[in-house]
Amino acid sequence: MYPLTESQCGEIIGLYKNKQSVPKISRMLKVHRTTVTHTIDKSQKILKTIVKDNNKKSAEEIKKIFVEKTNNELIFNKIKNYQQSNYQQSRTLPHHVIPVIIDTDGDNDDFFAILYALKSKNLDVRGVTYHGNGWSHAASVQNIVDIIDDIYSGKNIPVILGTDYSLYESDRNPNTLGTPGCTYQKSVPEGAAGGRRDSDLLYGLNRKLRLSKRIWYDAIKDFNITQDFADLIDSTIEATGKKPTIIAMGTATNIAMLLRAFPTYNTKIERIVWMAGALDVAGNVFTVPNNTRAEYNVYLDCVAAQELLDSDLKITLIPLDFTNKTPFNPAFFDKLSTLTSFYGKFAYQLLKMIRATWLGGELEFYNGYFLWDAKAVGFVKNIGVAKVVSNRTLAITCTEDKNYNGQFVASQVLTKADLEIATEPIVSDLVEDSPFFQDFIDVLEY
Ligand SMILES: [Ca+2]
Repeated sequence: MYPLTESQCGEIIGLYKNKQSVPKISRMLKVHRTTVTHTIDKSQKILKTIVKDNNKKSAEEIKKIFVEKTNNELIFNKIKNYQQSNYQQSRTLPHHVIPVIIDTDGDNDDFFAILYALKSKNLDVRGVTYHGNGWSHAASVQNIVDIIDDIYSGKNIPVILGTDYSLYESDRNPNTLGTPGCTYQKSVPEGAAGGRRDSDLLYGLNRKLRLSKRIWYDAIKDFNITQDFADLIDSTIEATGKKPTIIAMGTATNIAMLLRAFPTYNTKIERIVWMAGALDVAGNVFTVPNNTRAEYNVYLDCVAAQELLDSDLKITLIPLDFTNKTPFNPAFFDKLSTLTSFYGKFAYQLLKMIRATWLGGELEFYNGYFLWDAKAVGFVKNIGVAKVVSNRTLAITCTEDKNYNGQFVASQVLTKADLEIATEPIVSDLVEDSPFFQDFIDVLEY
C-alpha cells in the first residue's frame, strides 16, 4: 500500500459512490484492494464523525461539510442511516439527551427559552405545541416554525397549534369558542408593555429571522391539538425510547385538553416542568391590580391549572419565588451584547427591545425582568439551577372572582399530582456565578 493523492482518493470514492465494486475499482485504478477498502473506510469514519458533530443539521448540509472537509465526493447515501443510528445511540445514554416537548404561548420571553432549548446539546426538542390564549396570537406560531426549521433543519419537527381560548371560558361559554377577547385573555395587553402586538412580531425583529419554506399551515396538521399532541408523545417514545418532558411556558390549557381527551397519557409523560405560579411572593398580573397574588400562566386559565394538579402527573413548578431570586444586571446585558452567533445577536436585539419598552424604564427592567421561561429550560438541563422541595399542600383558586382567581393557596387536601417546587438557586443568586446564566450565554454563542 502506498499513500494516495487526494485526487486518487476522490476517484475511488467517486467510483464507489457509483456502485462500482471494490475489485473493479482496484482493477480500474491499478491499486491494491486493501487500499481501496482502506480509503472507503477512512472516508466513512470522517463522515461518521461529521454526522455525530452535526446531527441536528440536514443531510444536505452534512454533505456540504463533508465535501468541504475532504474535497471528496460523498461515498453513498449513508448520511441518513448514520444520523439515525447516532440519534438512537445517544438515547441509550441515561442523562445525555433528554427528549422534550415545548408548550409555549409565544411571548417574547418564551423565545429566549426556545432558542436556549433548541441549541442545547443535551436536549432533543421533539415538537412544539403552541397556544394563543396567552401573550401572543395564534398566527405568531410562524416565528417558532422559522426558528425551529433553521436550527433543526430538515427535521420537520412538529409544530402544533393548540387552543386560543381558555378552558375557564370554553367550559362556561361553549358558543364563544375561538373568539378571542374573553374575560381572562383581556387581562393581557393588546398593545404596548410587551403585549400581544409586541410578541406577535417580536417587535418587528421576526423579519430578521431566517425564514422557513414551511408556513404554519404546513407545520400543523389539522388543528386537532389533542390528537396531534398525543401522536407527538407516542412518536417521541417510539423514536427515543424515553418519555418526553414537557416544558410548559404558558397556560396549562393544551396539556389539560390532552388529558381530557386521552386520560391515560399521563403515564406517557416523564414530567411537566412549568414556569408558573407565585407562592410566597407577590403575583405579576399587573393589569388586574386587585389580584395581587396570581401569576399570569395560572391566572389565564385556572381551570386548566387545577386539572393539572388533579392529574397523576409529576409536576415541577418554576414559580416567581424562584425566578425573582435570579435577576440579571447590566453586566449580563453587556455580555449578551458581545455574542457573535446569529441567534446570540438576535437574542440581544430582542432583549434590547424589551428593555427599551419596559414600563418604568431601564432601572425597573433590571428589577423586574427575569428570563422566566429560560430558567425552566435550565432546570430541565440539570445543570444545578434550583433547589426543589416537594409540596403537595397547595390548591389553586378558581371561582368567578377575577381578583381572587389563579392564586396558589394552602390546602388540607393533597394534590393528586406529584408536585415539586423550585425554591431557590443552588449556587448563588449572583449573575456572575449562576450556572444558568453562564450556560445560557455559552449555548447561544456556540
Ligand atoms: Ca410564556
